Amino acid sequence: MRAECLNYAANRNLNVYVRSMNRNPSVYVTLISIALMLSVSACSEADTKVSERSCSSAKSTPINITGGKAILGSDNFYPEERPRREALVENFNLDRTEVTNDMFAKFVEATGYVTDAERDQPGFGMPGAAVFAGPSAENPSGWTFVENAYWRAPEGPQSDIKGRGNYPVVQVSLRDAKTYAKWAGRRLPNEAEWEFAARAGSDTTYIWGEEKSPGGQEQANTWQGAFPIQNDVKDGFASRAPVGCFSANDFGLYDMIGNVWEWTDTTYRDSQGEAIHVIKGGSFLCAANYCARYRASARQPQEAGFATNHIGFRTAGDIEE
Ligand SMILES: [Ca+2]
Ligand SMILES: [Ca+2]
Repeated sequence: MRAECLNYAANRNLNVYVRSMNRNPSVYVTLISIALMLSVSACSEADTKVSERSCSSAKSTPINITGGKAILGSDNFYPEERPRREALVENFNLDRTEVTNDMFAKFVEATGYVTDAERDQPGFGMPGAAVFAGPSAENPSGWTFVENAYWRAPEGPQSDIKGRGNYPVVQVSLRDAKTYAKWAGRRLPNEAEWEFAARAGSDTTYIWGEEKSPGGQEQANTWQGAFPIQNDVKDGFASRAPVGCFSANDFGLYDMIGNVWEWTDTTYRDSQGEAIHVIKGGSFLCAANYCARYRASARQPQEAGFATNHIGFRTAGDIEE
């Protein structure tokens, strides 16, 4: 298992070059490509394919979770997950699903909110966001800054969310996610709450057991095959999936693992510049050969103002005692 995954490496390089190269898009994209060509030679990503899998029509209404002793972290995987430890988590509630495009649209319609990706990005001088659109000869990394990519056009102006109201919203920054949550009278979960909820009382390698694909059945929307060269789509989805297409965990929560990474309100590390926060759960881009972060203890740093097309969120709330 490699200690880095591509999306992690890409984001870190994006962050580095955004800062160091004054966000000159051409230099930035070129350098990302060079950095990732060391490990990436080719890739393909088909359009999202909705499988015949039966997706839940479950609403995102929150589920009350009784707090208690949480097992956090792991000593068996990536260094940033160490050490395995215990913590107490208070009672709280958590959305059953990732926040969807329909849910986010209601918020925008009610408030007129403008997301960070719709504003000029520092150094780029234009609105936009990071998109993993699959590598090309010109851009082997597959990651690029796309002008005017935002939540209604997650892959850029040629894309849209028509017919995808029940897909997770993406291209949202931490501020966007927190502002939505506040509007909804809620908040983002912290990392301990998120991990406790994802495990749902389990203490196995994966939240559903010891095998990633028991009986050959995929349990979450990840990437099967040699990332980023081959996407076998055994789970039915080459990109994002509607929320609730895979079995809920024992707390009744959907897509805690896979589909899109989820923002938490926990700082990853102190930073003099823009805050770096923890995201959890992995995404449709996590593959066994490159990023086995489809586990509850897995975590990744993400620049708070940086929107991408594989990060979304869900909201939490306190339970009055
Ligand atoms: Ca998939
Ligand atoms: Ca998720």
